Amino acid sequence: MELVYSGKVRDLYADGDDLIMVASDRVSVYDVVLPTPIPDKGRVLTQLSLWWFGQLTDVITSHVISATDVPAQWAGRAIRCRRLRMLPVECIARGYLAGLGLVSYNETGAISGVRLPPGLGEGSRLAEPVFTPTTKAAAGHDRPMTRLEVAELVGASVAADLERVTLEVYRRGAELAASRGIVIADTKLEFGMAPDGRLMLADEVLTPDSSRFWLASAWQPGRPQRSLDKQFLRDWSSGLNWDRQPPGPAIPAEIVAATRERYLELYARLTGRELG
Ligand code: Q0Z
Repeated sequence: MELVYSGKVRDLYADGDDLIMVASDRVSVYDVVLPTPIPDKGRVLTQLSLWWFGQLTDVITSHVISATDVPAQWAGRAIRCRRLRMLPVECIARGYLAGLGLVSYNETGAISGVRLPPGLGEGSRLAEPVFTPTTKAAAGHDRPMTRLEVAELVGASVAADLERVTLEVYRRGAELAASRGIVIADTKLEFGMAPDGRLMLADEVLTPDSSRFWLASAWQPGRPQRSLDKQFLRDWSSGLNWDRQPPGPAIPAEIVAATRERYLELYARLTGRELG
């Protein structure tokens, strides 16, 4: 199969008219991919995404064609999907303040043109989730976009659909996760257009690689939150003499094992299923 695109932790292949999206066991910390894989991470993220796509069918059609009709070597961590015309917008919904949203708020009091009340800080919960789209930069830094800029890129009608669907996916995901003790602070979605003009949810959805997952019982605004999936990696790597530039350090076996357990627990907790 022809490799179309290789991301930090996933690869995309073409198979006839379809795409095969393959999640690897690679993991990144501080945006650097580490040389040691986390066994089962690719399967967890793929199965979690598939589960969410299924939970969301009444909100939006997804690009999924099949989770099983994929080459045997990638079984469990690949999805056959429709090739869509991708929209050049990263659709982000935020229910809590962190990351680039926090940076933007601290600089301007607003994110993507949405003014927020004063006095918020790291990890604060927002009264209502906000749509904070960014540009999809091929390389380098994504930049916040206003609603007007989104509308200029994709048209007013599609722009309105993107905002409505993004907020609905976030609300549904955050509500379900909350009932299972997990905070989804924010999430990044990607959409595409089918040849018949239907808007579809593409890529991955509500995974820890596309969203911030926090343990609800440990949430404490005013300081950086502990990551549900990557905290062991962060704690271990911050004790090293590593400048956070590539190449990243090899991960010790006990940190690999603890991180793998975190991914498996996260999957079981959210879906009520065990990964086979
Ligand atoms: C997704 C990406 C990945 C690297 C393009 N259904 C689709 N139709 C057209 N294009 C895409 C999709 Cl999902 C598409 N990406 C992001 C995914 C590895 C980059 F698995 N790029």
